[in-house]
Amino acid sequence: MKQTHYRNCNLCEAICGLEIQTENDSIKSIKADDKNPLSRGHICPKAFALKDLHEDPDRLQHPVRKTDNGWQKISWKEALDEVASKLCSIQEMYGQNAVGIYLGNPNVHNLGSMSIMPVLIKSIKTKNKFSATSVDQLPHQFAAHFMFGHHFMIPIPDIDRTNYMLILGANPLVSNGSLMTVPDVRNRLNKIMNNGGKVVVIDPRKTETAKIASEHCFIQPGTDVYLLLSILYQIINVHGVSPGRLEEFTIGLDELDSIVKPYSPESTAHITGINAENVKKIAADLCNAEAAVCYGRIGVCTQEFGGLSHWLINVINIVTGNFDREGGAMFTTPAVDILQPPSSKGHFDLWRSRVKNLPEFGSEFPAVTIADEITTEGDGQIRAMMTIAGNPVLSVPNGGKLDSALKSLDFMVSIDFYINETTKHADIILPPLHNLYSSHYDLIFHVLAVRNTAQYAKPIFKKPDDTKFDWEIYLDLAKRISKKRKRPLNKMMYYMSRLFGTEWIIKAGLKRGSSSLSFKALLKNPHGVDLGPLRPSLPERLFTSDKKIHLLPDILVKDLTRVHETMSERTISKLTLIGRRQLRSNNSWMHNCASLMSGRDRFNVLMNKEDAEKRQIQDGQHVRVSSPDFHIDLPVKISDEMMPGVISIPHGWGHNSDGIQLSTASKYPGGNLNNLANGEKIDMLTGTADVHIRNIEITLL
Ligand SMILES: Nc1nc2c(c(=O)[nH]1)N[C@H]1C(S)=C(S)[C@@H](COP(=O)(O)OP(=O)(O)OC[C@H]3O[C@@H](n4cnc5c(=O)[nH]c(N)nc54)[C@H](O)[C@@H]3O)O[C@H]1N2
Ligand SMILES: Nc1nc2c(c(=O)[nH]1)N[C@H]1C(S)=C(S)[C@@H](COP(=O)(O)OP(=O)(O)OC[C@H]3O[C@@H](n4cnc5c(=O)[nH]c(N)nc54)[C@H](O)[C@@H]3O)O[C@H]1N2
Ligand code: SF4
Ligand SMILES: [Mo]
Repeated sequence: MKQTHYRNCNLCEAICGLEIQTENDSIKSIKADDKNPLSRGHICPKAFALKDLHEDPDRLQHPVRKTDNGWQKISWKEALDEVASKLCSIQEMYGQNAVGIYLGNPNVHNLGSMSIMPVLIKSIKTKNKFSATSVDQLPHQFAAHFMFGHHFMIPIPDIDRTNYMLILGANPLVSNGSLMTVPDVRNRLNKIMNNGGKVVVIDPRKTETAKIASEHCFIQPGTDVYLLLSILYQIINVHGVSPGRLEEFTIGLDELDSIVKPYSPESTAHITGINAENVKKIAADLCNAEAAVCYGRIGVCTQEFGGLSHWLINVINIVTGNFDREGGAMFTTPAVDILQPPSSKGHFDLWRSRVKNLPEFGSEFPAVTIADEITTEGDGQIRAMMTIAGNPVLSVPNGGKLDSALKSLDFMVSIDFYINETTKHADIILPPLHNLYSSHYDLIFHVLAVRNTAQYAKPIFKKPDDTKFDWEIYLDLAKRISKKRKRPLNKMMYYMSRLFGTEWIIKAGLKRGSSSLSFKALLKNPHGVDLGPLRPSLPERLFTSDKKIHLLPDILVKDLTRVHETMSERTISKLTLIGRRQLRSNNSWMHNCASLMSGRDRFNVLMNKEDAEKRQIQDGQHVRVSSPDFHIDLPVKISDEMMPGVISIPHGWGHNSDGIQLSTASKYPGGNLNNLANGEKIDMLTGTADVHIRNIEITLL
């Protein structure tokens, strides 16, 4: 039977509306849904690859166990019983924290994982929990926690109504936006410029976004904190602080002066590489534009001063009067509001990691320390790991160390439908169905979108016999583990989900939310419902107990000491290596989707002409890129996109043939960028990985 379905794409944060034609169990076509109120007909090549994913013979459809004769199919019952029994006996023998958990990125795009996984996590009850957050957006959450009282209260640029957008460390034209769900971003940015506004990009690479922007400035990797302090210096000393109606409920406005004192634009230019005149122009534009917004993303997170940088970005938006107002940085008012109780407001440093004494954030330790916790003997050592939808061997700095650490475990289980560089270490893999089999509502990304919309989709395919959704695997394991360990099971979540799947969660969420949207209305509007542009919501939406914005939280102000103390020692390293995202790739996966792997330049190192000439390297030649820890051999592409002194290699690659059954991915092995890092470098404030690799050597092969 032929059918047409509408739903949000679950592959990245843009949540584009898709129109999917099916015939029985096969996908006939995937198109953009022109009627989706948020994406308005936008789609990218990854969406078409959902068909490849659906048809991929390498995608696991039943549990497998590793044996001396390779992977063997086992029944769900046998697999679940064994996993529960192994995890429980390891906890009984070595304590709760002997089981570690890594939660990967695709979980945030999965309704069942976002809503039902906590039942499983609570049954395991380990402090050794890690996720992609600490190689990603932790600094945004950190700043939100201390300034607005909720770690998920993240301001979103009101891109459709701004006149000036300053973008640091983001390349939305390729990433399709992050912590800014913004499908169709090219048209949205062009609209700002066509209406006489400006888009300015700060990035060590002249990215796809920088190329269409009004202006682009190269910046020395990791020095954004100095630039932001200088912009703030200029605002305070020349233009004046004008937070508008926020003045009434913002604490700390009077003390800003002393904080920025040492950072005049002249004093930081040699560190950032951005001259004082440019900094002054940026500050003036931010203050003078009718509406302006400063937005930073992962390039500003995964560095030495990620926490400070994201705090300063918020401060700049607030003091220029561009916060919680049209065209500035705003908060969403989502139909299902995951910020409200029972969700936690978040916490920081309530306990510390065993080996490196690193603080937890939201009950998680920094992912860079997983390997330490596995290999360092003693009480609380991790003896078993569970990974869910992730590939930390490729995604976390010190991948090589983690790769060998995983080999030493007593037991490992992965919930994933692929055998990848991480899950290959598992004793048992439990594969869920992919997203098109489930109902879908984007719990997270409606909350982070540049416009308030809501969309719900029923499953596209009928669930085949003897298969499981992610959330069913969680409940099956949670029940077994709770029983064996005599721990309470969240019975309400358990039975409601067993009876009603994930649908009841959306119904309950809508009832609690601030819009009057009903579940019926969602079903009646398969293209999604438009709930209008972002609207001012402060001080009501603040989660601080005094309902005030805390402009200068002590913990952040104190961390400025690190910036100041190292200011005079800042020297530019030989060569700094940064990462790169590609349109036809999705972190460490989808590399076996044939439709994405066409085209050139899958895996190379970009280098400025000046740097190449110094080393007598020519375009296309193969080189060895070495850090003190590892090396990767790959071709060079000479490109004026790169700032002199900075080179770039994409992350997420490094598929070798060793045990990997991803037929197409193995044809594009590349090398693991994260092997070049040793994982010792983090933002000491937040625990976020610093992915910049300094003092790189290049030799011609
Ligand atoms: N050097 C460097 N490293 C980085 C980054 C960088 O910029 N530079 N970026 C970082 C960022 S932002 C992130 S988010 C991380 C991402 O890194 P990870 O957290 O490791 O996530 P992915 O690589 O997306 O994980 C993909 C795995 O999830 C599985 N999967 C997909 N969908 C589902 C599903 O519905 N259910 C289940 N159970 N499994 C599923 C896939 O089969 C695949 O095995 O990488 C980080 N690493
Ligand atoms: N096609 C595709 N889309 C994706 C993904 C993908 O893998 N592929 N991943 C998704 C995920 S998980 C995420 S988190 C988002 C990320 O979304 P974005 O943050 O937009 O991602 P990037 O393209 O990595 O952009 C980061 C930029 O920071 C720059 N940069 C590096 N270091 C510095 C620095 O020190 N300072 C400054 N100012 N800039 C710096 C890099 O050159 C790069 O251009 O993308 C999502 N979308
Ligand atoms: S931009 Fe993201 S959400 Fe949109 S189609 Fe591509 S992968 Fe899907
Ligand atoms: Mo990410």
